[in-house]
Amino acid sequence: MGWESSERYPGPEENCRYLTYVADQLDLHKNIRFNVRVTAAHYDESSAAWTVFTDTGDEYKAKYLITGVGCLSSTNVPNIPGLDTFVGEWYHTGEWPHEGVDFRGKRVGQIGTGSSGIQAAPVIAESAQHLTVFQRTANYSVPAHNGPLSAEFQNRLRRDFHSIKATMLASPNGMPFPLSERLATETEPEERARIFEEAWATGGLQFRSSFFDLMTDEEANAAASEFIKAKIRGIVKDHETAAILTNIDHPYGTKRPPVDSFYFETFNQEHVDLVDLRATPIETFTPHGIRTSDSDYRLDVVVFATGFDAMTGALLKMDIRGRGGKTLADAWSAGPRNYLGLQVAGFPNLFTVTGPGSPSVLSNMPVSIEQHVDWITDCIEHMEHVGIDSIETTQEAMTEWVQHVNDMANATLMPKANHSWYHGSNVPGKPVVFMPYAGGIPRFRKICDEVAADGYRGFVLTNREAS
Ligand code: NA7
Repeated sequence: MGWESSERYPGPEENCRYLTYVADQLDLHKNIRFNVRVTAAHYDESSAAWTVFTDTGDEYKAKYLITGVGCLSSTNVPNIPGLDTFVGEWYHTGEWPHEGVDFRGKRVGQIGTGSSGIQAAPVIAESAQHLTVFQRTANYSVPAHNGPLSAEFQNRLRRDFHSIKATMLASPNGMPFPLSERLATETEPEERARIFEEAWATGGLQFRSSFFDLMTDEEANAAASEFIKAKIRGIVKDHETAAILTNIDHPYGTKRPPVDSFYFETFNQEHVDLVDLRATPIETFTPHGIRTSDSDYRLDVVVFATGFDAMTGALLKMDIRGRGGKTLADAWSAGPRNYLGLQVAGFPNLFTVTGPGSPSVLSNMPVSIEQHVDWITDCIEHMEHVGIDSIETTQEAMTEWVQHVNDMANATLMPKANHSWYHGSNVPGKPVVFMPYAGGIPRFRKICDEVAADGYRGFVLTNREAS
């Protein structure tokens, strides 16, 4: 591929250009129907095939149904009273208008301080007349140190492509840098501080990899958490604002760890305010803004950086029905249950790429996507080669897998975060189940490969004519 990224974290326009470039290079346009929403997918047992229904009225029949609907694509707009009375504009960060939003001369309110909010606030503050950030949960963040990629860096990428790829495949999170083997708990405080400083200067998610035990040991994690809080206090000039920003109630990395470009610095600007929703919760929207328990905020624009109905939302929005007309929503009424993150009993030949129960959002997504896609491709090739009509996992295999996913999560500090989209508690009424696979990509890949080598252990493969 001849593509060169211009920056460490390219923006949306460049990412769109890159995806179009890939589609052109691989001649994919002929395989894609654009601007079509899948409304339902039903399995017909008599023909052992799926029918996919769309909002254009077109229907498609397929032996195999593979979903690639994304883990973070179903937006979550909180049900705050009075939103329908608000006369200003409002947007969700996950459904941002392609033409952009003009904040000039506007009083802007931003709800949410996850990765999206942390990345949005500095950009909004650049042009807005005034920005009020409404924070429910304070968050850690490490500098992204975004910037142009040097020619030397681009050369290194080309020269070391294979070794970088090998590092990614061996890394638990699919990252192009290794997880350190050092333990924070066995490192002297001065040396630990030096290593954290170095990781802060490097920036990005490498910070989380600076010690082996950051995500598994409370003491190690507390050292990282305290280091970041001290950095925030060092950046934010107003003590009260710094206190609200550092009143963090979860261990570092147990919610998705954001990286930022001058987020904390943004609060040093005269026209930017922070509201602590823990102290003064939002009560309602009014026609001209937001009312909390102690103030009215006059706003022209509200930005919801309030996240997603993650991992299951986009799948459940489609009316997926398997054997006997059973819906996926019914099958997952107590939370997602599947095998290897990719198959659900009762839904033959349905594969969910980076579904719940797979490394997905705890990893560099393309690495996880490639792993699932390769496995599914091999599986389908095998089925076609030996004349199999359907593959379907079993309740027993799912029960064992869900237990394994829980065991892997419980071996880390991750279940300790409150109201996190990792376990669904950010969406009212959603079953609280830790969804992604925390055991790392190499372990996951090995299990998936062994399952296939063992004749697709945990699946039932059926040839209707033979049976
Ligand atoms: P996140 O990480 O789910 O963050 C959503 C933020 O919105 C978070 O601060 C929430 O606070 C806040 N939120 C959600 N609902 C409300 C209500 N009702 N009132 C106030 N605040 C609220 O989503 P992001 O889009 O930032 O990031 C998602 C992923 O995309 C990210 O991790 C990357 O992987 C890319 P809470 O913490 O729930 O108290």
